[in-house]
Amino acid sequence: MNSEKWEMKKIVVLFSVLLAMPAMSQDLQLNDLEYFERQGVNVLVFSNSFNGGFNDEKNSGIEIIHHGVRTVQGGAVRLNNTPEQWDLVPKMTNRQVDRENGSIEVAMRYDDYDFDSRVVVTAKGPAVEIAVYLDKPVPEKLAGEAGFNIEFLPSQYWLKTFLMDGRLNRFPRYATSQTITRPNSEKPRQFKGFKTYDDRGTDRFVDPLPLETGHQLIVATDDPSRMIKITSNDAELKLFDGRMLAQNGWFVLRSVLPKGKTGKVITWTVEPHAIPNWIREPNIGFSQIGYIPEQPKVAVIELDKKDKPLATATLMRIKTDGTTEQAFKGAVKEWGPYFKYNYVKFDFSSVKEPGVYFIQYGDTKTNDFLIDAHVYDKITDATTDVWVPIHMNHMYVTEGYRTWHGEPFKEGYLQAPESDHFDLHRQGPNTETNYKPLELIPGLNVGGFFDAGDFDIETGSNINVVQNFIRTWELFKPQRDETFVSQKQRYVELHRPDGVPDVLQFIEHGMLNLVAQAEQIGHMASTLSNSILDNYHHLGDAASITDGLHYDPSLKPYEVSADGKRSGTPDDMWAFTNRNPSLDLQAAGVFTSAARVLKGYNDDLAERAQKQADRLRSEAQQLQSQRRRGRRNAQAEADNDWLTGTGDGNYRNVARNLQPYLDSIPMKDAAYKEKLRPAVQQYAEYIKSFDTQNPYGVPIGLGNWAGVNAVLNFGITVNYAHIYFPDIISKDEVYRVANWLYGCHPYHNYSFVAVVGATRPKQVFYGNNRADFSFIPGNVAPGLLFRKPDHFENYDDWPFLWGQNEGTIAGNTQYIIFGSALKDIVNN
Ligand SMILES: [Ca+2]
Ligand SMILES: [Ca+2]
Ligand SMILES: [Ca+2]
Repeated sequence: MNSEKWEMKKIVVLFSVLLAMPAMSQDLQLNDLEYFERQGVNVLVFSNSFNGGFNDEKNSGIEIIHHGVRTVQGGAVRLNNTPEQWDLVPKMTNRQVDRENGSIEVAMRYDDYDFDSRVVVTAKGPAVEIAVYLDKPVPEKLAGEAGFNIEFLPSQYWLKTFLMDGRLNRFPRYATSQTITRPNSEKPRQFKGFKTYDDRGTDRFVDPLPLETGHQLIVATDDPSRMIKITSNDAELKLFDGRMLAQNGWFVLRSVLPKGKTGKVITWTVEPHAIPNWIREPNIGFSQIGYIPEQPKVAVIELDKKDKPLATATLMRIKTDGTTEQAFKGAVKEWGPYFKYNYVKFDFSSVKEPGVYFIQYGDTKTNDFLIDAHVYDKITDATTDVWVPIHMNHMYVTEGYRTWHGEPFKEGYLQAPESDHFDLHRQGPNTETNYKPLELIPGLNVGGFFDAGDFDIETGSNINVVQNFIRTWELFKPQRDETFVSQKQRYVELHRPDGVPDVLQFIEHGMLNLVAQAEQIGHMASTLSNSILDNYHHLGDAASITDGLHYDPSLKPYEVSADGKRSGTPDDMWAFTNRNPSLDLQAAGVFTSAARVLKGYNDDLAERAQKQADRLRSEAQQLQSQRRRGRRNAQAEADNDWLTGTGDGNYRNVARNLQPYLDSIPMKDAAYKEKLRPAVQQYAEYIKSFDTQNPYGVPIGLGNWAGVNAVLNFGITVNYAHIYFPDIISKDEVYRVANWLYGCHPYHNYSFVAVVGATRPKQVFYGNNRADFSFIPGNVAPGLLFRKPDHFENYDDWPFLWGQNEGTIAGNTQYIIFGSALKDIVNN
């Protein structure tokens, strides 16, 4: 049967279903997972509350998943026209589901203002009624400021039409509406009292004016998949553009809460349009890199739960004359439901002929991909040649005609005073160094890597980076040289070889900062980070985050000293210096390995590293025994003793944490490796267990930061286990993580790596160029973010959700190990 006939049959089936359906199924129903549902529309009420690590993560409150895409969130009582990430968020104090009345009630509280409110969402036919209740009037300080808001995803609404009380308009592609300024005294307090803005001494903040106001708004009148009608008879609706204050702002619709009133103070009716009998298009997961001829090739097809699986799928070959032919037709096998969708698999492993192919399932065709022996050859090149050197701190970095950034933080780092911090760091009352608060700690502005989309040096991550490069170097000795690095000139140029393998230069660059920390501070800093919030959210050239001049409190803000070397602007970065002996121990371990690797290349640095390693280790051990810590180390020691035949640990513990034992194999004897065997056998069963847990066969994380690190760790361990124990871990297993990363995953089938070789990599990532809706080549996205209770997503048109789109220095160097090991396995 060809696909057209199938489609006809499907339409006939749909019509008969439609005729048989009671009118009620057009209404929103409160389902077992505690959200309102009709075909094409999910309305979630605080399934995800405002409790992420970074304040307003644009992931919470009342949310709408509209025809498969989460386009609306942030429904809550808020204190600003267009809340930014560090504006206050309400704490959910109660959530009650009333099945009988089909409603969900949420109580929320702002502790800072002793302000409580309740929101009740009730299904009313195809709409929900959202009502705000106050038991006490809005506090005086917030009167006229507090309101009920919901937020619309700009990338899904821009350029679409909207209608306010009959007046037509269009959502702007870029923020160009109007603003006013108001006295700072009128602005509700921001998170922990920080300020997201630099008012340049005016003592005024910027407040956007509405795009439109009225009582009925219909958004996306030109797009049935996005159309929503919002009506309020008792409150004025105001539509704002949140991007006026912050590039990651959303379109905001709000009604200000009336002053002095209690009871039901605001009522909205929200009706998301549903396309009749909408069925989500199948998402055919496959590897955008392609496949080598002999590897297993299984596409995982994600289906709407109302979609009926087809019996077969086809692999089509694109011939060199441009015509296509059927290469293989095979059965589609049911895997079953996983969260909100249903999954089937299509195995085309038997096709081994090199060529260009695409998959066809019903009417859905994938883009083309390769089957070829060389598809993995370039998987790490973009990350090592482009992403990593761009993240080298304290250097000028250039590529062709483009400068990625100038030399950042020329003024160096000050001793952090006692503080709580916006990026989850703390400095206690005692500096634990020889420096006074805000005194310059010399010599720290050298080496190191930017953390991620932000520009701080997270010491733990930087230790991981060096460790990852050392592991890559020691096992695979990559000689690739595409980067010019001059520490003397503080200059990096991409695609200019300089005779030194880049990985060695990256190890050196990481060590220059870490050793400087040990030497100058006496131990490892927890982080070198921004002192003020209004330059932490910096988007642009890293060299312009600070003014490059030493902060001098005797000068007025924005004033520069006569010699041009000091300024009164308190923008210098801080070193957070509370001592953590386990971090020092971790550093000592890496310093010892780095000394080994750097010997013969940079002997001076190797010697300094070894000296600091010895000192840090003995001091940290002493501190730890004083603090009676190190219980986890005791377990590791017991397991190690078992492996060396002296203790009574056991292989189950080892299997659970196999990687360090695999890493030790080259340093140990054959007996050690044999003793590991039962643990690796158990690990083989663990690998297989993922085939029953989810259709993709990898560990899928459900946390607030998507799980690429766990997936990469899994992939690295599988790869290493195969390298050392190919008789236990077969070569077929090493492709699991590659498939996932390069497109065989839920939501869409784009590669999570902005990478050389993939046909369809993701287009947008969260990096320091995120405001350009772009990416830094070689970046690896955290990937698939889980939203409670049953939704996975990865936006590819909206970069700003870090939990799904931000590459980190530790994660991306993990990817280099994973990719290097995979290439090694495939090519040997
Ligand atoms: Ca950071
Ligand atoms: Ca080089
Ligand atoms: Ca400065």
